[in-house]
Amino acid sequence: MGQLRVGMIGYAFMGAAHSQAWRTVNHAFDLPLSARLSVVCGRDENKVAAAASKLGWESHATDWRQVVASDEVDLVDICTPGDTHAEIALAALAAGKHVLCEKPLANSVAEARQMAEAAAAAQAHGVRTMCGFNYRRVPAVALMRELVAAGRIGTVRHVRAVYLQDWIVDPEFPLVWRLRRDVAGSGALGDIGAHIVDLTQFVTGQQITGVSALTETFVRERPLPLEAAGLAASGNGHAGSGEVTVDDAALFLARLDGGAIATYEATRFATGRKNGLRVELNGSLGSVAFDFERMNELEFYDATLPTSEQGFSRILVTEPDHPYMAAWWPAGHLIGYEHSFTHEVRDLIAAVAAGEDPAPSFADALQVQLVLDAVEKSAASSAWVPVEAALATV
Ligand code: SOE
Repeated sequence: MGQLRVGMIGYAFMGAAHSQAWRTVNHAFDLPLSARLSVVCGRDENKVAAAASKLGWESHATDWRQVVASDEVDLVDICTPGDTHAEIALAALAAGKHVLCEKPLANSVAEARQMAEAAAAAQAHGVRTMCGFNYRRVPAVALMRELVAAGRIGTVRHVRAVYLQDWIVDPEFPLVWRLRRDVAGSGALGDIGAHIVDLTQFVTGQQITGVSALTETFVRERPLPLEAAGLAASGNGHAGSGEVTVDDAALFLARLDGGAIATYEATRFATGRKNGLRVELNGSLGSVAFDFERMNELEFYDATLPTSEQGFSRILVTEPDHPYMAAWWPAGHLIGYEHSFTHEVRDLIAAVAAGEDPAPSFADALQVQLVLDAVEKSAASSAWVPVEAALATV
């Protein structure tokens, strides 16, 4: 069997999730290529050496340019903050490497466009690219898309999507990289809003054509971090404080090109909601709803049934004929968040082996970036009509 030698840049939360996927994929799926965890790269020699050992990488490096240039690497997996995505991806594509890049694709439309154009040029030479919108690879989301495409809910009229987290509600939570525009590009909008933009476009087959938005930053100053890893961090305030330069929450209305209208909410201040991604579609013949906290299930309302039989049914999406599920356990035995990453690299490996282009492409991810940009432009200028205080008019 041929090998696909992977070089991964970054080893924090997404690096750990991707490492699990690369380690597991060939044990779960029969593929023509075997993923090889060749090298993991990070700036700190001691930390990346420890990560290599813990996450199962054969070697480690501290210079991503060395990884991108290596003849021992076939695919570069970018798991770094957004401010480095473009530079690394462009170099990897120029070196003829396949690229998997975490979402959002970049920190600006200009960078995302550059990456999409470079990916299109590299495609002519058989180079494959994918952006890591992993929730597409949850079987219940795949079923949602199948039901909509089959017309089972009819004309989609409403799209309702939220992505709710609460890990920075404490004002003493330090100023980690996700809270700095120069590193992350935006806040909740790009980090988790990007997921619901991509997911809703994926399941409806429609694209967002316009938005009206507002964003808010509830806590504008935070202690500088002493230590940070993933979504955890420590800081005692003695290192000083810094300005939060991104949104804590983004809310927007949207129109989609198939006629649906939509509401989106991405926030890190939904106290009690840890990773609450929910999407509901209402159509002329029914509705369908997905809740990531119940990720093995899909709710389906069939309005074509006799009225006496209508109601939201709870479909347990674990039968082997659902995408990916035959690789795992008997029906009713559930899968988790990490499986979506294994499914993601499974599809990437299969596409590379077949000489096909995987989805979502960099062009798909550029479209998401254009939506994020429109949301920020709208939030900065939307014609907000104030509601006069009632008492003032009586
Ligand atoms: C933090 O919000 C985060 O790790 C995102 O960056 C991921 O994309 C999401 O899947 C989980 O939460």
